[in-house]
Amino acid sequence: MLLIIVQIARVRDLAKQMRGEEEVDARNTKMTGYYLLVFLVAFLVITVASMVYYKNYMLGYGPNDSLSEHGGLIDGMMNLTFVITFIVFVITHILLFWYSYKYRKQEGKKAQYISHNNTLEIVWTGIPAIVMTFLVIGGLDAWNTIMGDVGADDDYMEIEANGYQFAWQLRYPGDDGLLGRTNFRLIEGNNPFGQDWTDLKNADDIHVGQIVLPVNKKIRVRITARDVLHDFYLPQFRVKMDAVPGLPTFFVFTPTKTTKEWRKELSQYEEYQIPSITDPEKMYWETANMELACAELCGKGHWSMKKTVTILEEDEYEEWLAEQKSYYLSTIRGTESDPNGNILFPAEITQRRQEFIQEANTALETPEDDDNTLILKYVTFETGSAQLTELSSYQLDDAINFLKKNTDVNVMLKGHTDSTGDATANYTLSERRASEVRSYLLKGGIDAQRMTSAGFGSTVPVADNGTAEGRQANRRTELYVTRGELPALPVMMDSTPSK
Ligand SMILES: [Cu+2]
Repeated sequence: MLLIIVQIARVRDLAKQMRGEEEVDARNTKMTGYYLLVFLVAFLVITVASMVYYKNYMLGYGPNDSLSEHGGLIDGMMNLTFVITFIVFVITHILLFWYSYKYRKQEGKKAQYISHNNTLEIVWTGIPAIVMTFLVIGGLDAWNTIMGDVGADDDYMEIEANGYQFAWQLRYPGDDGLLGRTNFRLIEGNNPFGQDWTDLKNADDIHVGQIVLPVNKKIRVRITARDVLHDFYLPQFRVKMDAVPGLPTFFVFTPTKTTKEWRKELSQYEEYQIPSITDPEKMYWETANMELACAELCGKGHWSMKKTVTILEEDEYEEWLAEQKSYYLSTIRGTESDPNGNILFPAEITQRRQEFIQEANTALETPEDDDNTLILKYVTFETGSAQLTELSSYQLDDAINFLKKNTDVNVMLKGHTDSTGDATANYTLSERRASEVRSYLLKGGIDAQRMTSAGFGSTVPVADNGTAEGRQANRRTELYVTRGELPALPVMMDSTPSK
């Protein structure tokens, strides 16, 4: 290119010398004017053509139509701005290039000198000012609608997205519909949100791997960050909000299409009728997913902060939700991090009751006499004594209800200890414990004739006494159930373990 330009310049110099400078200059100026007109036409045609050609890659058009209620508002604002700026763009370009041609240097014409023109000043300041005012007022109005919080009477669902280097941690409220309290000081390996487990609203909260939401439901996302600035971005839903450490933000939106409906729409577009990268057997539109991304350049792993968003019909969503497990109950409950060892949750009470009834019925139905025993897993005693722990009453009450319902059932309570300590003392302790349980049932209204109790000390272990878990399993109270006669009470046991 450089060589060509140098050559053209040399040819011009030669031409000037041959024809005379002024004539060549006039020709060149005229040609340049024509070239500018050609450029104008080509430029505008290419601009419009590329707009039409790349339409489907722009937000708000074709496959990139908004999938949320407020998204149309943003796209509408964007379009209005595009239309106005495009009109100005076309007019100014036509004037720019047409005047360059029309007022090119010509023989006998002289430029006019204008120092100032008030009318022109007013026109080209006033018109943009008026247009801008309307755009800004419209924009403010849209902003207030989009960025507003939920109303007091709104039916909505709240979830939390917590950004950290480099992923999103997601939390759902569980059955109570409320997210539990958090405190950043409580954040540790098994508590990524810093949930305060003494706040029972946390007990049913769910941690999920990907966002799944019901269609047409108002969603409020509580947006938080653990380390640096991140940005909660759902491009398909026109949701975008910074996640700031120490400054919780939020975004409220309503998804309007399910993933299924969306994929069906995508199938109409050529861009999506190519083989899928994730599954070569399928087309792109069949595997396309809405996504959550981080829109703040937050560090070198920024690219990996991606999650999929799936929108389901209400009933499908309920089905999905039912499969999710409370993080607290599945991970924290009963561990050292659990401060609620002294209480039982309603769900646990129900679950234990169902479990007990099932085990008791199974034990009753077993034809072999030996299998008529079930372990009262949740009946425990204070260390070294026959004092029942407070939480034992739940299972004992279940046993009372079961015996009241099945009046033909007789029971024998069997106490067992681990092998630690003196064998005779263990035997006595096991007997006292079994008897204590029998007294509880007696107080609960069960006929004394239907119950016997016996202690076995450490003679019938069910696990290895060498480990702490084994010893814990061996310290137990068993319930022998039968519709027939109760077996004879064992005679005083030998203190040495035997088969
Ligand atoms: Cu990030």
